[in-house]
Amino acid sequence: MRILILGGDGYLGWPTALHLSQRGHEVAVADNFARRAWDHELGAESLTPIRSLHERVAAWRNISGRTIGMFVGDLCDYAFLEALVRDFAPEAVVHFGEQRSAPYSMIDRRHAVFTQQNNITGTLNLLYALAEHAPDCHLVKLGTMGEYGTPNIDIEEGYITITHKGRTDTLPYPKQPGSFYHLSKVHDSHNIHFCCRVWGLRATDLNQGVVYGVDTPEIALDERLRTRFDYDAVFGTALNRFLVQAVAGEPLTVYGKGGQTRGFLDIRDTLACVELALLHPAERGEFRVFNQFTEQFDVAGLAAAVREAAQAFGIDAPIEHLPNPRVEREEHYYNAANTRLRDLGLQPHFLSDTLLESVLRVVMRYRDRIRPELFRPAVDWRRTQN
Ligand code: NAD
Ligand code: USQ
Repeated sequence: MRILILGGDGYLGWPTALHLSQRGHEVAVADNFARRAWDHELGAESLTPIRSLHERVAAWRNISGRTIGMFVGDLCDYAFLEALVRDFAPEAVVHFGEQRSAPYSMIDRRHAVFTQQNNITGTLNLLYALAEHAPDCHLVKLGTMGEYGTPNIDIEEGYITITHKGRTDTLPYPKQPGSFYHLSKVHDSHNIHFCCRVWGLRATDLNQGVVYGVDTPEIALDERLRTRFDYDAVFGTALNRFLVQAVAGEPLTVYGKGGQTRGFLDIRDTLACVELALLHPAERGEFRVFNQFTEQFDVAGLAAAVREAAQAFGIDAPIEHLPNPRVEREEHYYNAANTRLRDLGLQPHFLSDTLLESVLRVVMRYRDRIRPELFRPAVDWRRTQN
């Protein structure tokens, strides 16, 4: 299959490109390196040293004999994206290329506006380019479980059947996202759904949970193929941060009571889920939603699991409950469906002591690069001044 990966320089986009290339697909990646610039803006850095995209693509060619095509440009630049879709003529597009941090989107008005412009415009441009030049192409879009928020009823996969005043319909599941970033994903979902209805495009929205992990089988082949691993308070996500905090001998930063429950998955399962969606495409005109996570955890439970795993290495990692910088429920009902990817054959890698230990081992290898000043959260959801 000819597959275009947008955001192919990122944490998930790069390993997905390697995985699909290894499987024999014709793969090209596109990125504008905005993520590397946001690191400079924040004074942060990936724990793992990452090579330039050019070097990684060259290393992969050496190692595997396979070529990953590379395009550098901004998805908000329609001339760039249109030419890319027209000339590469993808059979499928996997779209990872957005600003994906909730805290980054909540820094101030400018970052909120930027996040929504970048994400919504990029996706809308893509929808136009597909409609014009590749209407049969399958769009696999990375969404987020955070689109749903934490309702007091079970979360379904994209749609819910409602009976209201004697009439019944199946409608998009209500959305109550928790940041301007998560809201951008809701807006994307609406735009994609509309284009499937009106233009007959085909799309799968992967409402993904929080990803953890650092290695995939292809990355394990060579250090030059490493993907980024964020642990700072803006781009680092819960479990990955806790693992780095433990190795640094710093307290694990649980926000508030820690009863916040989310869906989580291993990075290897991200690759598997994307591949399953690609191999079983949506129909023309169909807007499909899969909830892409394998297990639910609350953050206090995750911190306790990391604490225990770290003890095996002689590390005593204290847990600290910080005042919550976010506005979110800290104790709530959470039960989300996730059967559609399992039905397609997903064999999950569940969180285990072995996985925690293997990530801790990688983190220890790079412990000299840890900068503890990046652990403390500084973005306050309640702040409204510019
Ligand atoms: P990332 O920041 O590491 O990668 C995103 C990539 O997209 C970056 O390389 C960035 O430079 C590129 N990009 C952003 N805007 C662009 C633009 N306008 N033009 C071209 N390239 C652009 O993020 P990630 O962790 O790999 O996440 C990938 C996707 O998966 C995101 O859409 C994110 O919302 C979603 N997701 C991630 C997680 C997670 O835990 N990491 C969980 C759920 C969903
Ligand atoms: N949290 C802590 N301590 C920390 C970091 C986070 O308690 O040090 C808590 C947060 O308050 C939140 C939960 O952990 O309740 C998850 O936060 P996170 O930073 O791990 O993840 P989130 O902001 O939701 O965003 C990440 C990705 C985003 C993706 C989302 C999936 O950055 O791209 O969309 O996970 S989901 O959470 O399902 O929406």
